[in-house]
Amino acid sequence: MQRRFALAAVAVAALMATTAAQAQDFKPRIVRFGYGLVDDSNQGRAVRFFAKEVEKATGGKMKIRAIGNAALGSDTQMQQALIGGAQEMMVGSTATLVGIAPQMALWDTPFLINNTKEADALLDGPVGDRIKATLEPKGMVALAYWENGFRNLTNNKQPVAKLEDLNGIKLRVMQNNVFLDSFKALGANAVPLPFSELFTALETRAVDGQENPYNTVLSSKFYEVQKYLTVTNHVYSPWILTVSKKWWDGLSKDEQKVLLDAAKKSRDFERQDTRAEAAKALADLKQKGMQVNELSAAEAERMRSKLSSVHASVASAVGQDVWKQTQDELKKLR
Ligand code: TK8
Repeated sequence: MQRRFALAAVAVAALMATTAAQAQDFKPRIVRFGYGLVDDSNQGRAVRFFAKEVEKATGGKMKIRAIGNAALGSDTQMQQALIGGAQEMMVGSTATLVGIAPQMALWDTPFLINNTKEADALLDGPVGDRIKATLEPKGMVALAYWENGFRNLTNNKQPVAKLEDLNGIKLRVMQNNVFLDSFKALGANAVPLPFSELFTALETRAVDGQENPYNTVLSSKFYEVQKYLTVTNHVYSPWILTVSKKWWDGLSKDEQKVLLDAAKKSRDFERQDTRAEAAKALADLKQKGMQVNELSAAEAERMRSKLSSVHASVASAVGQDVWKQTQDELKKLR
C-alpha cells in the first residue's frame, strides 16, 4: 500500500514537472475568439473544443475566450478587427471574405461539390491551401476549414418545388456577389444581410426566407419563424478559422504550432459533430413543425442551367488556373 502510494506520488511529481516545463515555453496570453452562431451550435461546440486543446497544450498559458452570438460583431466586422489587430481569432463563412480575398468565391460556386468526401479532399488539398494563402497578404492567417454544410432553402411564403416558386421570394443572402447573382438568376428577390441580423429580419418579415445548412436552421431557431424547408443542397459552404496576422507574427514557433495542431484536431471534431447533427436534423425540424420537400433532380437541373453565367464569373474571379485545377481534382474524385 505504502509502496503503491510512493509510486503514485512519483508519477504525480513527474507529471507536474512535464506540465511545468511545457508551460515555461509559453507566455500568458488571452485570445479573443469570436463567432456568429449561438453557443449551443456546432460552431460553438467546436470553438470550445479548440479552446480546450490549446489550453491543454500550453499548460493553461494561452487562454481562449470564446465569444459567440456575434457579440464581437458580424463576420465582416470581425474580419476588420483581425486585420487591425484588435481581435485575435474568429471563425465564419468563407463567403463573407470574398470582398477581401476574391478567390474565396470558389467555395460559393453553386452545385460545385457533391458530397462531403469531395469537400474534404478539395478543402484540405492543394486547392484549399492555395485559397487559404490568399488571406495572408490581406492581414489574416487561415488555420483550417470547418464544415458549415450543404445549404438548403427556407421561407415563409410557399413550398418551393420548382424554379418558378422562387419568383418574388425576398431572400436573405450572405454579403457576397456570387450568392446575390445566383439567387437573382433563379428569380428570387435576393437581399444581402449580415447573419447577425437575420433572425429579426425573418421574424419581422423584412425578408421571406434564407438559406443555410440544417444545423443552423436548428441552432438559430429559424424553425420558429420559417414554415417551409426545401432540400436543395445548392452549395457546400465551409467555415474558415482565421487569426490576425499582426498577432500571429508576434507568436513563437511553438505557439503557432499549438494553434495549427488544435485547428486540425478541431476541424476533425467539428466535421464529425456537424455531420452527426445534420443526419438527424431534418427529422428534428419536421417535428418542430417545418413543412419539408425535396427538390426533384429535374428541377435542380433546371436551376443549374440558369447558373452558367455565375459559374463563368466565379471562374474569372478565381482565375482560370485555379478553376481548372478544381475541375481536375473533382474529376479525379468522381
Ligand atoms: C455565421 C455565418 C453563417 C453563414 C451565413 O456567422 O451568414 O448565413 O452561413 O454560418 O457565417
